[in-house]
Amino acid sequence: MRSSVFFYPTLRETPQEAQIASHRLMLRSGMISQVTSGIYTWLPLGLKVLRNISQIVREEQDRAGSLEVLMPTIQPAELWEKSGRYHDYGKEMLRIIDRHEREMLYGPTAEEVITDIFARFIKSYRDLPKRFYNIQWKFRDEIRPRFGIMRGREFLMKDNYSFDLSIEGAKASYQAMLEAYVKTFARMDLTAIPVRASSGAIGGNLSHEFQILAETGESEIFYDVDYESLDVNTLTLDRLQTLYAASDELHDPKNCPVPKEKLKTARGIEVGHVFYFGTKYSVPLGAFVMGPDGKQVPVEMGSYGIGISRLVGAIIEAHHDEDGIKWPESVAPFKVGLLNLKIKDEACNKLCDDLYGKLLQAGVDVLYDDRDMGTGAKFADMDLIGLPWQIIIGPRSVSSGQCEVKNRRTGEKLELSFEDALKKVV
Ligand code: 5CA
Repeated sequence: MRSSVFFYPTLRETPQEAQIASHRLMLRSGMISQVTSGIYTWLPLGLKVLRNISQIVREEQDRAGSLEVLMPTIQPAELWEKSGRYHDYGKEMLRIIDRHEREMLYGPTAEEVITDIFARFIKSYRDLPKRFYNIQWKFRDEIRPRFGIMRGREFLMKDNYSFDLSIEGAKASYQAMLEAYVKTFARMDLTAIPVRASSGAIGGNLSHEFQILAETGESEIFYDVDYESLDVNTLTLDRLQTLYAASDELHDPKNCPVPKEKLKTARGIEVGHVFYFGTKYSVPLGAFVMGPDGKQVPVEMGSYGIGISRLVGAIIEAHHDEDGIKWPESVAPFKVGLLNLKIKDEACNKLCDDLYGKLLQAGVDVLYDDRDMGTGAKFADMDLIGLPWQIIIGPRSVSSGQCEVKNRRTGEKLELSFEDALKKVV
């Protein structure tokens, strides 16, 4: 992609309304633009990241034996009257009346819709277990939307719902999801700590929140220092359960199982939340199956959310410096930024165009800064948008046959031939 064609309206100044790094950097790099309170347009650069994150989440959900569906954003009030949540949900629910005076709502979550699907199509224990997920926009009319997309009103969520015949089955689904989450977040270079949680409006009796450590996090958490060195490849749920973590509302200093020297406290951003809630929805919505003994039983359920749009902010909180974002390769909007320092120089242009062509041919997603502007501004923009690799070509490259390759993460710079530069980033 050529910068002269692309659209990323970068800002030099820090926007007044942004209080935390991720919000500032998302606005400054032209990833998002606010439409109204808590509601944003995702501009091309931001959308690429959102898609990359969605894809990682999707791959790990599929790997954990889940089936993707796409449920609507708008739901009928009727379903929520059956579960009893229509009146309980209160002002956070955006309620809509259609032209026939029917009560509708913009879904804050989808337990009712998916349980209704299950009830209509699945009748026998032989079809269990089943796990369905979707990646869809949700709406919660938050009292205080803040920190940009971190606490929005409209936000993108992955929500998965599991259906099992027994409590043991439901626990196995819960464990599979816990493990999938640890892997998902590790692929984004995040340390996520599963913290025991209360289950709030979703209800139920077993629940964990996944917290990313960041100073600007909304909750205070207490955890065993061993969490910081969890190895995903050897991680099992049993190992997880030997480790302690709790948030301020559940942490009891008198009964804390972690010795003082291993107990750490930090602030966290909640990027995921898993719940086991038994038959809370299956009974009122009629999700029963025939068991092996021929009797009808309500299915055991859980639900599992990931805040995909919030993750964009959380990743930036974990990976940035004073100059801008430092994207992990797995989610970066482009892998390489190619800087042409002198577009008025034909020889320099030719070198850049050649390398650009070769990068594309090698399947590398590259942003080629071919704009007619000062080098200082080009360097600043590239550091700001935070692509993992920069290849810098200027008039000097014409005589030396070399370019500069910079790793945005480590700051390491190398002078390499064009061939070696290509090898380095492929
Ligand atoms: N039905 C369950 C799980 S499928 C559920 O709704 N869980 S939740 O309420 O905890 O939301 C799941 C995740 O969505 C949260 O962990 C958080 O990362 C994200 N989320 C929730 N509210 C917002 C919001 N206002 N803005 C951005 N992300 C949010």
